[in-house]
Amino acid sequence: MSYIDLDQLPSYATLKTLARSPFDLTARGAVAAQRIQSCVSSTAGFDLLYGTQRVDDGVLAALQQLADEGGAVEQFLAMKKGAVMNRIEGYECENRQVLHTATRDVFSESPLEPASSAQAAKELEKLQRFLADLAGGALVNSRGESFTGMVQVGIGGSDLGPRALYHALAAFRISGRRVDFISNVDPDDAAAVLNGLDLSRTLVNVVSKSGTTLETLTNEELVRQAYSNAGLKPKDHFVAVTGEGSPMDNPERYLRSFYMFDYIGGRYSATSMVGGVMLGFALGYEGFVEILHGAHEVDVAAEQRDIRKNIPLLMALIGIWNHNFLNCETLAVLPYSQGLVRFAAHLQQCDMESNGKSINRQGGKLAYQSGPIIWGEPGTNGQHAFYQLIHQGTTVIPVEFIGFRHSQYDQDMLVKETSSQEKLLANLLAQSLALATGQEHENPNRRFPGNRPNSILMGQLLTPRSMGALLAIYENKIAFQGFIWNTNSFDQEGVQLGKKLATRLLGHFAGRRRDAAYSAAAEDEAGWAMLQMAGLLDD
Ligand code: G6Q
Repeated sequence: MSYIDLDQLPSYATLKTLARSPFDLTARGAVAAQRIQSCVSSTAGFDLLYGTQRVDDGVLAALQQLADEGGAVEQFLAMKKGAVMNRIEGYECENRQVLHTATRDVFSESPLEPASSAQAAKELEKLQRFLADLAGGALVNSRGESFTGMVQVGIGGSDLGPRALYHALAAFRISGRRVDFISNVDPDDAAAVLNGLDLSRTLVNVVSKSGTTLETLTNEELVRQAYSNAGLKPKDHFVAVTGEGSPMDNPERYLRSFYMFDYIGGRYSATSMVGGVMLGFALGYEGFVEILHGAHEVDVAAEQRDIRKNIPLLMALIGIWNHNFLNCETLAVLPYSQGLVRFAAHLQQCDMESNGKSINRQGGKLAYQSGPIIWGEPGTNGQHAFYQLIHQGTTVIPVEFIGFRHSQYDQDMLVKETSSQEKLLANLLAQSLALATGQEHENPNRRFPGNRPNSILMGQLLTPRSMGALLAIYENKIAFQGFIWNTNSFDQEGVQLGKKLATRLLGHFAGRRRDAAYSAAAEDEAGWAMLQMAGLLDD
């Protein structure tokens, strides 16, 4: 497959022309009922309402052409079938397959990439046995009591996605079970979590694909120490999820060990054992399997070539329209669902680590923008905080709203004739319309410019299944955008330099600890001076 830069595709010029006069959402009657009703796409239980985006039939036709010319669906299929997508031609790179979709293709009669789905199925069986042992009393603490808590120790991809899913699905937890997370190497993170726990009834799930991550290995030692101090044997409580053959692949040290594989990127690993062990503990095996089913349904639907029938692809293309053609630099993801409190944080990683690149897959410099800055917080809280800038600021920020028709706990009541859920959703819809249509006013302070593009992703209820679908909608959206931008969305070289320098600075701490007269070598003058000026070398 030959990969072509976005600006070399014929549809690029068409879209550039169309972008000179995008659909005016503020024109009288522009956002009419008929437009709202016709600009809807449905996939896997979600409806995408995009009548409040600055698109019309001409733009959508050009975006369809862009998807076709850029081979978006072909590349997606190649990825799912095991092509080596994680590479930059002619340069040293990770050079890997990208097969997170295989973790949810396990229940198909003929998985697209049978070998990796078989590996995923094997891990699922191990998980099922582990969870049955916990539920059935075969795995208990030294006093014969069941485990009620789990602490997941991991960072980045081994934390954000799983944590976002746990919060999203807390309403579906097995009664009496809870999960906490330690990720930051800031010792206060571990201390704050450990101080409130009954360690004797808590499992620790150490998650690191590489088995070499500084933060995770350090936190593992802190937590092991806390267990030893409490007179408990870490081996009876600690579980590992790691890559086969990694330094953490040492079943002797753990109660159980699970694998993830090098063809699953960290930020795409929530549906592997990286999320599976913790989510299985919290929700039960069936709960985790439901997540996989929801994600798989979207993975299949995302093969659809018609962009109006393929939510991840349509979101990807509208995102490109807003970013590359309407020149909007950031994207706010605003869920009107408290459960999704950590979802934007997960998307920040998944999107920005994937598409925050400035070279193409041939190593050449991109002549156009790649990934936008992603940020967000749940509504309605955000309305009382940063929405001012979204409505009236000098920068135009496209918004992806997410909402559900029903609340998770169904504990609601009428206050002044409306339920809280109705208040939540009325606010969501009102924000969408207000941003799109704006408001004329003779007082400039009360004027809303409008034409602030946004869409609403609407589901029925946030359940394990719909959460799996939502996760895959975004994962696939991000992959589609990377394919069209011709970037490698699956590596993360940009995190390496800081890691290298931190290791060097740590060497100075250790050097000083060994020898009070130690000072840095000449080439590290700036680093040494920073340590001094930050007051970190004072005795
Ligand atoms: C994700 C990145 C990164 C990674 C963490 C943790 O795609 O690769 O965020 O997940 O650095 O890595 P380990 O799982 O190897 O500890």
